[in-house]
Amino acid sequence: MTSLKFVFLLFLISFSALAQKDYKLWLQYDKIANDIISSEYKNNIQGIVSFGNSETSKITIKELENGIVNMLGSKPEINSEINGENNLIIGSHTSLNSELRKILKTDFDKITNESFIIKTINLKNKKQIIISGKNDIAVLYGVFNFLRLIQTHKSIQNLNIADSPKTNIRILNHWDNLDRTVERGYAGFSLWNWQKLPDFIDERYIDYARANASIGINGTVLTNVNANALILTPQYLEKVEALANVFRPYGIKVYLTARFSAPIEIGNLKTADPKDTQVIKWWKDKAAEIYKRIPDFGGFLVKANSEGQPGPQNYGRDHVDGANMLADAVAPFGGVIMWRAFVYSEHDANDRAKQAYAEFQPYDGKFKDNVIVQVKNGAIDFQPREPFHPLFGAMPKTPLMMEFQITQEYLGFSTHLVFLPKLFQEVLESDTYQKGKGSTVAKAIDGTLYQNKLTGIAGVSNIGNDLNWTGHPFAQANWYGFGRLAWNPYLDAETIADEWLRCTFSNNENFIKPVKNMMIESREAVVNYMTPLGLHHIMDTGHHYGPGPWVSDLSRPEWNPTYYHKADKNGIGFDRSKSGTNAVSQYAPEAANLFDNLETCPEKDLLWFHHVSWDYKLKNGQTLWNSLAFKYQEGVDQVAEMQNVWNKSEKYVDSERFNEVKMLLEIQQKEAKWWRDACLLYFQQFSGKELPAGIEKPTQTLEYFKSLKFPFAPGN
Ligand code: GCW
Repeated sequence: MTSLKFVFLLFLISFSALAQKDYKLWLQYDKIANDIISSEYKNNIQGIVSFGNSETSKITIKELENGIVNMLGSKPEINSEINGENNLIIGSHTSLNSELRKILKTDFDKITNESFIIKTINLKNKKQIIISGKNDIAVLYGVFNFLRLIQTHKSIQNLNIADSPKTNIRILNHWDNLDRTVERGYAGFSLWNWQKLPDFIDERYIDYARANASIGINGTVLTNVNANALILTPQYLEKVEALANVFRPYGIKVYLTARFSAPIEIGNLKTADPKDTQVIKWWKDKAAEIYKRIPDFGGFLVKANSEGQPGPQNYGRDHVDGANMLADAVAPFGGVIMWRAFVYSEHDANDRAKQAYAEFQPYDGKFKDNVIVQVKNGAIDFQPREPFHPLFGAMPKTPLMMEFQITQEYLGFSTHLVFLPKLFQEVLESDTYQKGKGSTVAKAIDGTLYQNKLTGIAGVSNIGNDLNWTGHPFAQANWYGFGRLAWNPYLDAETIADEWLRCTFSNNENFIKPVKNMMIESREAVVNYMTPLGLHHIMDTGHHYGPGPWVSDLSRPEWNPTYYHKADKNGIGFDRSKSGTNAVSQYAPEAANLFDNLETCPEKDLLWFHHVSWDYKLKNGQTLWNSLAFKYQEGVDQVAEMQNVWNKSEKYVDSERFNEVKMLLEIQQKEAKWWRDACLLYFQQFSGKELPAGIEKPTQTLEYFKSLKFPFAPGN
């Protein structure tokens, strides 16, 4: 071989090895370099004893073996009987032998169906570790959690872990279209290759299921809420069935979006009126047809009478009529209907932030038992920061599920590094005061506030067919973090960042400490350079990328940024106090009073609830104008600091991911300045004030920023 060829070959080999790192997500299973740590694990894992032989059990053992071989560098023996000590015993309640069942009896008595147990036990005077649960999927969860202990270098000497998910439906919402474009998707095209399904099963489907199972996600809505009825035709259901078959052994149920007008579009009916007997029958038959193919089909997610989607109101009916009709169709098979509360109307002159509550709250107690209402985290639309949605805690007789957006529609797409668990945690921890102090959003959605049986958390997926799944290497952390919070909405964002970094990059403390801090800060950074102090919805039109506070000419008033910031000579902000639109009254009195009063309203939400004069003094003693300018500058400085931190981490990270993040941070830095300059120049026209000292001079004119157009921005 010529030397040139050899160099090229070497390049190819190392390229593919590195490329795989990006693909492997948080399941890197890197070899543990430290011999002391490694030998402790080896001593405790001398063999694997596997009970059970379902498809899931086989996947579980393969995962365990693969993880151990890679991390410890040696292959444990796999047996079907327990010999000697220090075995890892794997099996569900039904597959374990009676002796082991007896040892774990009290543990089993305490846990739910999806919980897992990881426990050091003494069996005939010999130490063993057992990983179990009531069924095979729970055991799979246990194994992933056990592997995570090793990935994060935790001790496995004396284990006694029992962990249960706090919500039932832990689900990704894919806004994926049948032509493989992804609405608000910034990581390539849809994973689902409808053209080649059902016969061609892409390896990615399996890897997708595996990654989700590793964090406890148990459902996926395959299609966009802006739905296409074709997915419900036999031609497509056959494809859906193939995906469901792949996902099943990983404990992942498939759901679809139901286009409300489907009976007309694919059923040849004249109407989709939910009270029409033919329509009712059509949906019943459709459900039966789906369940025949997919017996564990999860159910439907529905966006109705929102942003032009058809719904019951087209026939003079309401959301309850629509949801309950579909609920009856899937009920015989154990299906659920996730009915979205994301509604606002161009014919309603009311503050858009009030409309979903106004429409849905009066329906409390009227939905069938298998309906769960899916509510976005805030009342407008996935902004960098929104106060919690007033519906949480306000419908005691109706299960509500959370809808978070993992894809960064309003947070810099997959170009900006923003660690979303910090945002999710802020919402989950918010106190609704609906049943007195401590009635947090987390309690409203995990069912503990009102003892709801049906509970759930949905995340609008950020996954596409990019090599690294999510566009930005750090956006993988948002998928991971979503899953962890869906399992346990009380987890701390810092814990999640710590776990993710160790599993994805390195356990070196010199890397972990600063990079974790960077992740935690990143959420506040994006708020600062985009929408500080409660500003919202001031992005550019359509694609939603970059600043557009000047936009005021769109056909629907509530689509215009000027509708939201209301900047004028006197000040800036949307007055939702009692003297304004009185949106505050939709909250429980304690929260309402807090937000209503200019003095007690948290400054981070100030301009969400109040129109404030430019000279108003904030807690820092500075005027609102100066504070706004300082916040924008702070955001830019924070990104510069993120770059600093990352540049110092080069020696801990493979060169491919290091460079990707480095380049992306450079774009983020440029765009943070773009946001700062465009917004400050625009708002300055109203404040009429100079920029305070310490704020960098704008790099361009306002006219320049206004002239920027992005006709081919992705995801639109
Ligand atoms: O935020 C808006 C998005 C739409 C989306 C809609 C929704 C799927 O811009 O793209 O449509 O929310 O959540 O239904």
